[in-house]
Amino acid sequence: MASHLLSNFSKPTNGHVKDGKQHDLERDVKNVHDPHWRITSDFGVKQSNTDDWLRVATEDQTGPSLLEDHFAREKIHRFDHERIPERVVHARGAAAFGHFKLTESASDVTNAAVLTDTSRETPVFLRFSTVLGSRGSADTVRDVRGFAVKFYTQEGNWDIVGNDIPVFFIQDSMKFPDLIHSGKPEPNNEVPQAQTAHNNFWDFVYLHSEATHMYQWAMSDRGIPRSYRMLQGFGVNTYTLMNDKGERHFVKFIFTPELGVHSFVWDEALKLAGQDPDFHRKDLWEAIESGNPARWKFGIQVIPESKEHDFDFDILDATKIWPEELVPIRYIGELELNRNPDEYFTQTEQVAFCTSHVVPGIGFSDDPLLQGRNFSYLDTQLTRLGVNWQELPINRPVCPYLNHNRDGAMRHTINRGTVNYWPNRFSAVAPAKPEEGGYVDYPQKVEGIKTRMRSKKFRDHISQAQLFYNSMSSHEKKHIASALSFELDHCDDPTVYERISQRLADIDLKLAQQVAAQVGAPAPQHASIANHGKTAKGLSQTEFLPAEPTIQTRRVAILIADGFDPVAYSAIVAALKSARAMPFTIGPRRGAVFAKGESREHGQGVKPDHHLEGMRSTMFDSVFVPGGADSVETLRKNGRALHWVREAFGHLKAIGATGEGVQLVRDACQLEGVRFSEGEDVVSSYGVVTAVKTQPERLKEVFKMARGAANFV
Ligand code: HDE
Repeated sequence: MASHLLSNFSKPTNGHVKDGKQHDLERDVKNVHDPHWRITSDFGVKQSNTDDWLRVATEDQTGPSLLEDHFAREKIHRFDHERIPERVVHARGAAAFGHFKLTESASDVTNAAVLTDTSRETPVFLRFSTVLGSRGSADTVRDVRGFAVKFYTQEGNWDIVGNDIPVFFIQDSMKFPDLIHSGKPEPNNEVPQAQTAHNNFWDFVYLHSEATHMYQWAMSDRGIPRSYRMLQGFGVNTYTLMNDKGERHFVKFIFTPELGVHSFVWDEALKLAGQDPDFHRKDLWEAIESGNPARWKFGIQVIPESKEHDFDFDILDATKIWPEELVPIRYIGELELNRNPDEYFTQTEQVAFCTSHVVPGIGFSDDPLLQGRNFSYLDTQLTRLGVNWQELPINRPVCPYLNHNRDGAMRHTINRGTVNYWPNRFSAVAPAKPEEGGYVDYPQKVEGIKTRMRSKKFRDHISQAQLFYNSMSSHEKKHIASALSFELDHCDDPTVYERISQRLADIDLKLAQQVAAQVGAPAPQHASIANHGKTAKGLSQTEFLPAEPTIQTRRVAILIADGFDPVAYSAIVAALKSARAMPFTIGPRRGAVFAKGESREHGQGVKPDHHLEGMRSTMFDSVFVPGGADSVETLRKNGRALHWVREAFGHLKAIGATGEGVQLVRDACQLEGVRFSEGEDVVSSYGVVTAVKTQPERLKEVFKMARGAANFV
């Protein structure tokens, strides 16, 4: 057995502890920056020229290229076959490595070592994704986000293939192809890309009222997250846990981010889709590179088998949440992402998650969505990666693995020995006994008739949609109404937008009437199902603010031009850095910009990170304008600078200014129809914080208030 398989952790190298998966991957890593490398053919022959195809030529004449040039043919041939099929859903993603640490043993409900051994750190790989868009689509579209975690445990790989929304559109996996066909671009013209704003999707969800709960979530702010680091992850399906006493519990898995749950406003998300389609993947990458790991608390909701039928919803129905009031979340672990992949294709693209990957102590339930998923994930990897996909470095486990599965295209493992079947005369590679860690299926008693039927409780499709909507804050409700109005505006078939407007009445009559008025549908007059008026906790994302307001990893733009106030500028840069925010200086040009009183001949100036036209306010969480009379006068005359502040204000961002900089903010806010009273030294409303005078103690105050304001972003 290779030494890297023995333990999940080993001695530090270059100051960092390498986990078991890092060691495992090292076997296949080649460092392209190693100066000793020379280009070879795929078969190791050093090549002296990779630029010119072998041809018949003279100084004066270029003749035919020769088929004989096997180096050239190899290079072109390999290029021709670089692409593999993209995932049929969740094609666009970004991922990172990290670890999972258990903080409290769950041994009362499971004997899975990964959930009972608090001394372990389990390496993980987590891939975030959008669902509908193709691989090259934009990150910030309105969509559900995938949250797929591979735990490389010492008992084998365990995958939680989850989403950032705790419920799903459909109850039975057999409906999945219809759902996805309806959401993907329409079949005749392949329009639109990466969005549900079209007839087919809304037609489908009307005809499947079970989707009502989920589309409330997708139309809420959860559909447009600010960052992959600021969203919750849910296993969605109901799994089971088995303990040493042989008892079985139903379980749901939940991840809650340390930084809180935050979203864009819709206009921002729309603009970013064009201005920076990679916004989310860059955000994750940059946070990790700058030494800011992303962290989640890991929780479980557990229901003993004996209580399966105690609820007025079916606990195996993936269109339902388990309200926390009935089944509290027990947070028992922490997940941290702290290392970026080395290569996108061989890691983020080739990783293959399967809901069927569970380890001893964890099992499935009869959740009909989960049962179908267990078939689908394994199956789809064959199309995408081929039969030996489990041997790919990112997919193989860190613990020892061996069986009698053999051969197939691109098999890598070489099995030495004469038998490839069980039982065999050598008793070689035998099944593991339970005491050796062999997986034991729970002896579940099953009775019923063979039929294509769902149980009665699956027929309630509306009460939890109401529960979700009722639990939203007033601004979240407004955002849902706007999102629905946007989507239905993109549907040109009256059957579609009229029916959905009527369906919304079953959730909330006022919501239905608002949307109907916007999209030109007849105003619904009554609901066919009365709203029960109940609310639940954990649904509004306003509940998930960090314990302490923080601007850690937030991007703050500082606008300056020649003549800026160097004291205010340096103070804000230092303050932001000490709070682990990311300050970016934005000037009229990327060449040096000079401070008040600084000589252009002898001074060094400040080299902005970007110029005003190169970036947009959408790419930042907050904008700050330091004083300096000349600087601010230049910016006030610059339409783009005004637009920066104005747009940031419109997107509800924290805006700060000191000294003369306040005037630029006043101008911009006035254009937005908001006038701040003159003479007031510190203003803090609408998330705008200004201090006219620039004494250092004032700056501290401004900064403190800005931190508070940033919490609303
Ligand atoms: Fe998936 N889903 N799914 N899904 N899903 C895939 O598997 C499928 C569902 C989710 O980053 C595919 O490897 C069926 C729910 C994520 O690589 C495919 C059903 C949830 C990812 C597939 C569902 C998810 C996928 C396509 C209905 C949240 C991306 C590529 C029963 C809990 C994983 C692949 C990654 C990917 C099938 C429903 C999450 C085709 C049949 C519910 C995060 O196998």
